[in-house]
Amino acid sequence: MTKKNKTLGEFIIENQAEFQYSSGELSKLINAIRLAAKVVNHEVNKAGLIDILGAAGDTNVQGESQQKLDVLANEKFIQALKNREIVCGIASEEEEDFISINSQDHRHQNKYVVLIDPLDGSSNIDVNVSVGTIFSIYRRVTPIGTPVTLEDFLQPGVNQVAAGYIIYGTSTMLVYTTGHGVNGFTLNPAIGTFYLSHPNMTFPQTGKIYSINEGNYIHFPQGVKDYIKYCQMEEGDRPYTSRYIGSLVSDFHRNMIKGGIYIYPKSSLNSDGKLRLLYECNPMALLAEQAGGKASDGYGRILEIEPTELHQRVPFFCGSLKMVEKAEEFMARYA
Ligand code: P6P
Repeated sequence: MTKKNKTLGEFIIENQAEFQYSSGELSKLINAIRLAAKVVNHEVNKAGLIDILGAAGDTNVQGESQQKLDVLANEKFIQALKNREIVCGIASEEEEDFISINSQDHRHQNKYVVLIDPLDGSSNIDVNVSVGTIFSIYRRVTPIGTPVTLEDFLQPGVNQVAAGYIIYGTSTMLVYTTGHGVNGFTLNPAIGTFYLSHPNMTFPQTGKIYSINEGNYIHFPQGVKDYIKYCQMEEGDRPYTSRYIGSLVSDFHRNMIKGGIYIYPKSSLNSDGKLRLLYECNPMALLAEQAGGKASDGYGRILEIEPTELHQRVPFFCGSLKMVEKAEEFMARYA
């Protein structure tokens, strides 16, 4: 069987030994995410039928209330993760507090916490633009046998044991890392199987695409303004191309394949930027570094930030190594 025909299930089993503390736990965790991804994919793909099926808040013909897709996605991922005896806690962009999951025997033997953004960029669904799910997995740090605490979630990104995303685009892909490179799997919806379509994904060292919401230009720090002008200048391999989808997973995925940088900086509107450290920036930063790219808050490594709050925001510069380094040079001029 060629490498590319391998299914996700076969890939996990073959690489089980790579997962720290492996005792089949990677399989259970990724399989839970795989299951939820297929359910959410089905719902996202029929979102266009809302006028027929009813928008959020409506009730369908069975009298069931139509849920907002990000609420539905949140429920499906939490449900899939709760059903495995290895997750002791879940944090979600959709939940104010973390969810403690007691093992059925109430002995709190489960070892892993999962942090998710169940449907990032969900505002794009109404206009049929791709969206994504982002997940981050840690081993708990408080003693097994005790209830999970906030400390188990407030870990620096370097502690992640796995991270990844699902992109619901022209095709649905699951892209993840366990610290041994990045691999992409494409769903064959006809049979509900993910196939290894993008083995060993790597960021080109540099690129010609910059992704930022230039509508906020006047609110950006001077270093960001200078970098944008640098991208637009006629010099060498520039001007670069501006591509901004408004969906982090989509912009990241395109930039990882083609080369590029995504920036969501702090501004006079958002003093810490908009993106969340724990379930957006850390997992994407681990993927970026595992793919040979870089992820920074403009000055330092995202993965080394010590979290203080579950939903804290950080500025985010992520993508091709040389492009992030150049953006940091501009930021350093005004540090
Ligand atoms: P803005 C989606 O809400 C998101 O979190 C990212 O997926 C996306 O890149 C960004 O925010 C878009 O934010 O302020 O440019 O609309």
